[in-house]
Amino acid sequence: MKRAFIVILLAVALIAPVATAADEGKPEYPTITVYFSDGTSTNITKKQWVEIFPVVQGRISGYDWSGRMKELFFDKSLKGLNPFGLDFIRGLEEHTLSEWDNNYARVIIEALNYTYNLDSDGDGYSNYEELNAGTLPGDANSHPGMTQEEFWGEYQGWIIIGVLIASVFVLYFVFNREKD
Ligand SMILES: [Ca+2]
Repeated sequence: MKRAFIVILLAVALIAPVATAADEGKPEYPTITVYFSDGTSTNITKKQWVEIFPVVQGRISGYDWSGRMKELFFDKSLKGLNPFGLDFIRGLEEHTLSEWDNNYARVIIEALNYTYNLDSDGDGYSNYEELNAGTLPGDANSHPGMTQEEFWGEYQGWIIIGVLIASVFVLYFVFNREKD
């Protein structure tokens, strides 16, 4: 039975990271239209997002978001914005196109300030607290001080898949043995 145990551990260890890596690759950020307060608008394309990210990171002191910006703003399919991303765009929309063209970094910083005191995902923690703690301000399942129950809630899908796959390995093993 010891061997079966090792097989379970191996299966979980090997399969979980592979499944997570599948959605990495080169992300295509969604193009988002911003409607400024003066009635003008602009499209934020992937190219602009890449310029926005360092400005945002420069304003956060408590956590290094540079490798996780896509989680910060977008939904999991990278097709649209999560609730924090929506509030960030609302912050941009307080401004005008000429302000954006003259000094987009300032507009980004002010939009970020606008989001700070909001709780975009409604989990009881302000966006400011979440940004500095490294939890996702647009995902109510992610927040500082996650309890064990909440951890299980977020990861149970992966755990169940891991156990199912491991069970198949174990059954295969057991049946093969009985033949000998
Ligand atoms: Ca929150």
